[in-house]
Amino acid sequence: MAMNQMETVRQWLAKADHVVALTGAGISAESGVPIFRGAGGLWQQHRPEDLATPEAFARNPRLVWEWYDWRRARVAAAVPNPAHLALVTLERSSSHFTLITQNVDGLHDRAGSRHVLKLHGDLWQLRCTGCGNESHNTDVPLLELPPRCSCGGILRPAVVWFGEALSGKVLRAASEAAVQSQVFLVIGTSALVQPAASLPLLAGQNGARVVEINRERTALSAHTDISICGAAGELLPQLVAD
Ligand code: BV8
Ligand code: ZN
Repeated sequence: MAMNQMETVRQWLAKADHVVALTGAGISAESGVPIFRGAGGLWQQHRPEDLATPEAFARNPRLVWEWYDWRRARVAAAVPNPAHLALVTLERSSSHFTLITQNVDGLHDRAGSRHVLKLHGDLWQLRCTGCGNESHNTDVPLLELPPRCSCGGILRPAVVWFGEALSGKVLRAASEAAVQSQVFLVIGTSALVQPAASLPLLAGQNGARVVEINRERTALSAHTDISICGAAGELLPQLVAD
């Protein structure tokens, strides 16, 4: 059956003027970057409220930085997989294409995607909690934990933690793309985290065909036009092949 579904989605993509893809940790799974939830998920060893919150960072910046330093090393050792590369192909072949990601690993950029809306920030950006200065830092491992700014302030990862607001500018751009889209692909996300998980619903309410690609059913599956069960690294290249 997956073949009919795949053929249908290929036709939708061929006819669409504006295509949007929303990705989650699952698109980086085949690059060896652990996902957040489910078997072997990142949160398995740690609980989100323990580490990915401003309170946790205020309480124990070193512990939070040990986790991020470990993740940066994991991501630095990873390479973009065929799913990331398929979205680069899609960006080049669609008249309008918007890539929205919940991931902070930077693998879409390394794959060659030109415009990436990063809803939850970027592991490789640091922000000073003192003077607010942002810097790009790819040291693996970091020279000191927690890293410090020249002003003496402690640097934090420039990511959006639970309880923190997303960038209004990025969220508006993502919502606008969802409203304008004819096809909205949702790839490798458990669709649990808000407000990201509302974007496919917004797209569907505005007439888009919502297509899910995931290894398993999710909270979103019942709200999609087509939900294809399988690995993104296998399915996406088939969707975008000439
Ligand atoms: C905010 C950055 C308010 C950090 C992340 C109760 C109800 C509703 C909402 C809430 C609630 N209580 C609290 C909230 C709000 C909260 C939230 O949504 N909580 C959830 C958990 C209930 N949201 C927030 O706090 C957001 N902010 O609401 O602010 C506000 C407003 C104004 C002013 C002040 C405050 C901020 C959310 C952002 C949190 N930051 N990341 C970091 O990464 O270190 S979220 C984190 O989860 C990652 O970004 C990750 O991407 C994201 C979502 O997880 P997924 O990507 O979906 O990954 P997951 O492992 O869950 O799933 C992987 C999927 O892939 C699975 O389905 C699997 O089957 C599939 N898969 C695996 N392998 C493959 C595959 N699929 C295909 N192929 C494969 N090979
Ligand atoms: Zn500073």
